[in-house]
Amino acid sequence: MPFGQLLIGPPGSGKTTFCNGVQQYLRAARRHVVLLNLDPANDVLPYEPDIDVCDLVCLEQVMAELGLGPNGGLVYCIEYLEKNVDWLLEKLQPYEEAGAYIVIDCPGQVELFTQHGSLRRVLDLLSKQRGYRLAAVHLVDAHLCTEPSKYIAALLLSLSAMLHLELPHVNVLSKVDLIRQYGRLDFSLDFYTEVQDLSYLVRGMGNDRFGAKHRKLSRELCELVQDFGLVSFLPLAIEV
Ligand SMILES: Nc1nc2c(ncn2[C@@H]2O[C@H](COP(=O)(O)OP(=O)(O)O)[C@@H](O)[C@H]2O)c(=O)[nH]1
Ligand SMILES: [Mg+2]
Repeated sequence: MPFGQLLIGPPGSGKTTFCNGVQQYLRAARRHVVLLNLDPANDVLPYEPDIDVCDLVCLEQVMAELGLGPNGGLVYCIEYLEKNVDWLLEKLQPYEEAGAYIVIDCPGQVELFTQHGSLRRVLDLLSKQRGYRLAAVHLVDAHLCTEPSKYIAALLLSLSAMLHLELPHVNVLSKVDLIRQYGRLDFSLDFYTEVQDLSYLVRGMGNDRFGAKHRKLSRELCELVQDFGLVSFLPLAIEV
């Protein structure tokens, strides 16, 4: 039964860097690891992928031939992967037989892991047909903690991904080593990682125009996140 993890999160949150780190860690631990790049926009990679979606479909070519922008192009690429999932299954087979742990680097376009069905169906197929046991690791950049409205957006994004993918799920605040650069946070880091009482966050809003105008909406959204009681974060600084 193959085990592995799926790296999701917005562009620039650190997914590819994380995959590189996990690959090095697992190799040092003498664990056989297979790195699958599912992001057709990943043109410069710090690691050598064992399986690369770019060998199946090329984002630049898709954009040029179909007249699509980067977002539409990425959606097309993932739909193309779903239609040609046998390509992926065939590539994975030798690694499965060798008992490799799989690390999957995903595109950063958030609708692909919060709304769109293709990626989810590919993952379902891996688990139902091949018995994969995958966990999602969702990275959001810790700088989003510096503004309440951005932090609320990160909470909603994390919750949406959990509900959409229905996988065992770990939310991570990435790049915490950089957080000091953005000035003092309104609360301690624990407040942002534990997601315990968001009413403090809403009470602190209102000093800027956005906060004053959207205080009621923000309160309702925070209550929604808390009612689910699913979201919390682990802090991570992969590069230190
Ligand atoms: N300081 C710092 N930079 C990081 C960390 N993780 C990633 N980065 C940087 O963030 C940028 C985007 O990372 P990348 O892995 O390409 O993000 P992706 O788009 O989610 O795959 C790169 O310049 C990385 O070097 C971290 O923990 N700390
Ligand atoms: Mg990447």
